[in-house]
Amino acid sequence: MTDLALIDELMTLVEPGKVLTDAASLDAYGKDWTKHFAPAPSAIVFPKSIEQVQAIVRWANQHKVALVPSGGRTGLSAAAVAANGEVVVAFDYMNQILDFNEFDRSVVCQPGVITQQLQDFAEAKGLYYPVDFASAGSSQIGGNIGTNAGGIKVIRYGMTRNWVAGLKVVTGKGDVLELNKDLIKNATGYDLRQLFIGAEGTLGFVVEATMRLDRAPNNLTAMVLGTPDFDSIMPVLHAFRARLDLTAFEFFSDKALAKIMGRGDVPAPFATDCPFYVLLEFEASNEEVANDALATFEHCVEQGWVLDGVMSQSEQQLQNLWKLREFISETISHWTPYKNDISVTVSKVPAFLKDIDAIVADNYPDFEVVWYGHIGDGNLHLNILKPQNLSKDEFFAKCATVNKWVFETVEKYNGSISAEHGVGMTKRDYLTYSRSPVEIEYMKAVKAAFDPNGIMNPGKIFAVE
Ligand code: S2G
Ligand code: ZN
Repeated sequence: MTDLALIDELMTLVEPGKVLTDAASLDAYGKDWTKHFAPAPSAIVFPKSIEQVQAIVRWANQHKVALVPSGGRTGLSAAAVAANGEVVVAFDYMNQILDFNEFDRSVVCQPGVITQQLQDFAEAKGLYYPVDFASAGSSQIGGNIGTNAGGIKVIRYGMTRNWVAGLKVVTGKGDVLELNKDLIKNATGYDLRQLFIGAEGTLGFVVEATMRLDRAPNNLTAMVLGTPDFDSIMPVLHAFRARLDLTAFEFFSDKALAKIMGRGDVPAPFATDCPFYVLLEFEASNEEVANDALATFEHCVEQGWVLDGVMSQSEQQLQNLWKLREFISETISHWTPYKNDISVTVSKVPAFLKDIDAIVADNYPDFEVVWYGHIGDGNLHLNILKPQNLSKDEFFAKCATVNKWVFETVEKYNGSISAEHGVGMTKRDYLTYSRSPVEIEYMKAVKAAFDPNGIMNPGKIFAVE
């Protein structure tokens, strides 16, 4: 724990009332959406400027105080959890959109800007910020950059990384770096901006981000299709991708749909009960595209890959179909799920799914397994729901024993043990299933260059020795 004299000194670096140490604040700001580690920070500090962030980092280096970055606290790998007396640096008061350039189609954001705030700002300018996911209403741009957030539109628009034109960061040494200067083309050595995207706050703090926007999509239209089994999903992807420029291709199982129907606030897509469902989206920019979609649907039905389906005819129906997918995460959180977020190249998905499903069926015979995710990107969310009769710790311990087989299978298919949620603390002990020991040594060397005193979010990404 950081001693009181140091906390008093910390208070002099920010505005009055911007260092909190009460139990409620320590609990609220010391965690994210994971439930694996108890939050135990020493204090929460709220900087309002780059200069204040710089002063905090210099103070932390001087006194060897560990700092944990905190944005919207929607993370799913405990990367923003302060479990060991760290000082949490929260960006809730650095939440302004500072500039917009119509010609560059760029928006300068402070790290505390909410993702949805940027999406709405873009829409008001007749443009589009295309990175979207269930927690966009509370996640912050700084955290999205720290985890290279993906979400539901990656198949067309890529990850957050694709939309960062420039960054200002405060490194773990307390230096302010202005990275890439928002340029589209800049061949002047290492692109240090890319190192900070996905670094989970282990190299320094993002203190300003220039985000790029895209043209607004035309008449987004969704289809939900019921399939008879896992194996039918990828042929459906290939059939639709051959004829349409998809903006999304998601899937979820009947168990996921049952949980959504249990809410009572989302209409069923159609009457037929199916084992699996696909949600795909495209721009129906003209009649021909919509007809291509319907023709492809008919083809998939003839091939036996699809049992039933529906296409949105209005904005409201589009939103209702997306609720079937986007509400899954929040809805199943009531069952304290054990989460895996795994990925392989799209061509390997069928074989990979078969192996993983067999492992899950053999090892979790009495657990409720919920499958969903961004299958068009090769990214699957495997969630095991906690049975009533098991405590959280007993349940997580049982699930962790199966991790070995799941991650060995990921390794066998050259996949990732964390497709989009990051490593944080929940996956740090499994990193070697996806990264070689030599790679990990290079990553540690990069961290040492930016954070020589190891004050930046220690214990995240790398296993604790
Ligand atoms: C999703 C959200 C977090 C989770 O719904 O795509 O990334 O796994 C997830 O519940
Ligand atoms: Zn996801």
